[in-house]
Amino acid sequence: MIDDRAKRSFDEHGYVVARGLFDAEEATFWRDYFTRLREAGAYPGDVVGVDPDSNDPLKRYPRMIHMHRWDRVALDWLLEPRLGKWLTTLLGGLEPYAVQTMLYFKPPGARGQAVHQDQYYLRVQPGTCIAAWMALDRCDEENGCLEMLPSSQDWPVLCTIPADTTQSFTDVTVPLPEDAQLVPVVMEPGDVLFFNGSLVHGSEPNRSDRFRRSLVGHYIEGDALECALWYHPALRLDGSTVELEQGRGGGACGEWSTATADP
Ligand SMILES: O=C(O)CCC(=O)C(=O)O
Repeated sequence: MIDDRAKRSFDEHGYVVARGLFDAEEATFWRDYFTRLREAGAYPGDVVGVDPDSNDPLKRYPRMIHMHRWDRVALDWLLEPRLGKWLTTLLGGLEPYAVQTMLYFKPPGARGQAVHQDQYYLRVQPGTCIAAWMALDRCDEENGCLEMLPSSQDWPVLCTIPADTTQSFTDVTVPLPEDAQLVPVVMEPGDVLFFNGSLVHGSEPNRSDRFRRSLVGHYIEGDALECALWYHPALRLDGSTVELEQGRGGGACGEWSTATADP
């Protein structure tokens, strides 16, 4: 059930958590399924490759991307009716298009992702994108949960500056006002964080001895006409393809950067 409070909170702060949208057993299934896949080899989208002997935990467990293009389990999750219902309600009644899946493994010691706006990469026009970010492990401040800058969803796409690549696996970030207060979002497996694609968000390194896995879907508003080529083809929630124009700029959600020092 999606109550008015959730929609109001999303409109006001730019994000909302659907607690227990999926149950713990479902989350365990996806966690184990994708971990087994990751440990079994390399896949399209592994832009930095997989190196089981690397000192960098993110090279041993790089994030997976666009799995829905070659894996049925990922596609079914991306188009899952419970996600569709929340997304459609949060977007005011218009069904979104699905454009991306990602699996972040974030093992112990892994760098985080410097604060950014997803719209910087997706370049949706008109409108913006929206993420459904599902916890597969408990996510908290120790293992680098997501951190949001409430009410930044109406900001324009900001010009980027270099990120600290000892802390972030991506090399750009956005400048924040001095009084900006990022809010950590603690989540349990099966909780889904929905957030507006223009909202500033990111995560700190994993300083715990636990993995912080999450399965992420990116969607765009259903009246969008264009988005960056990396996200084509867009899918309706029934799985059929939508023809969109190619947006200017954008690209894969965060360009990999090798650590400038040990994480
Ligand atoms: O999971 C993270 O640490 C970052 C994820 C993120 O920024 C995103 O999905 O847009």
